[in-house]
Amino acid sequence: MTLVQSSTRLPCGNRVLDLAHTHVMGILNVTPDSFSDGGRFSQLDAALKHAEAMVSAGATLIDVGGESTRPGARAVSPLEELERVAPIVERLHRELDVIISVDTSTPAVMRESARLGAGLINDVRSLRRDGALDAAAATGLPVCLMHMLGEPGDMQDNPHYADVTREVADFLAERMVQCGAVGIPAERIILDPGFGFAKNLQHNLSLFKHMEALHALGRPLLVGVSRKSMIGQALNRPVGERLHGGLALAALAMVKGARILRVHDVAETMDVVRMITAVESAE
Ligand code: 9MG
Repeated sequence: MTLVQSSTRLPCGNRVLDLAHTHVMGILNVTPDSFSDGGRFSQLDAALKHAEAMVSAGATLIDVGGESTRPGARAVSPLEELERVAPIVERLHRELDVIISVDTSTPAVMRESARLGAGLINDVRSLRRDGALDAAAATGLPVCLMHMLGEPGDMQDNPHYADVTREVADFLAERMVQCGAVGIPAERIILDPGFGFAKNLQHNLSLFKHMEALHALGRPLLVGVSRKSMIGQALNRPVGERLHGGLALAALAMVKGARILRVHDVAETMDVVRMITAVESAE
C-alpha cells in the first residue's frame, strides 16, 4: 500500500488543524432530548454554553450532530436535521474560536453547514448516502470517513468478520478511492475505525489492539469510544460509570497514534493528552 506523504497541517475552512499532535473533539449532540429543559432559544443557548465549556477545557474541535446514531434511534428528515444543526453551527462560528465538525450523512446539511462556517464533515456512513460524495466534494472541506456496515438500526444484528482489522482497512481504502473519484484528495481525509458500529465486543477489542495497522492507509486516525457500550461490556458498567474506562482507551489510542479523540469528557481527556505529551516531550 502506498503511503500518502503530506503536511500535518489540515485546512478546515478558515482554520488549520495541526495534526502533528493529538486533539480533543468535544461531542455536541443537538437532538431534542440533549438540552430538553426549555424552549427553542434556551436550548440553543444551553448547547452554546456546553460548547464554550468544552473549548475552555481544551477542545480544538466541536462535533455537532443532529441525528442520533444509537441503535433504534428515530430517523430524522433532512429538513429536521438542518433545523437542529444550522443555528448552532452559525452561532459557534460567530462566537467561538474552534473548528466546527458536522456529524452528518445528509448532503443538504453538509452544504449548508459549510456555508455557515463548518470546518470538517464527520460522516459515520462514509459518504455512502445518495449525493453525499458530491456534496462533500463541493464543500472543499476535509472529511472523516468512518467504518460501519449497514445502518445504525440494524448494524448490531450479528456482525461477522473473518479479520476485523483487515476488513475495516479494506473498507476505508475503498471509500478513499470513491472520494478520489469525485475530487476529494487523500490529503483531505481523516479515517476512523468506527468503534461500536457493526462490531461486537471482541471485534472492538481486537480492532483497538491492532489499530496501528490502519496507519498503513497513510491518513490521520480519529477514535471515538467515549461512554460506549464496549466499555460497559468489558467492565460491566452502566453509561454513567464509563469515564475511567474511556480515559484508559483514550490514552491507549493516543499512544497508538490516533490524532483526534472524540469525547464527551473534554477536561478529563485533556489531562490524559497533556500528561502523555509531557512524558513524550521529556529528554
Ligand atoms: C457520530 N459518532 C458517534 N460515534 C462516532 C465515532 O466513533 N466516530 C465518529 N467519527 N463519529 C461518531
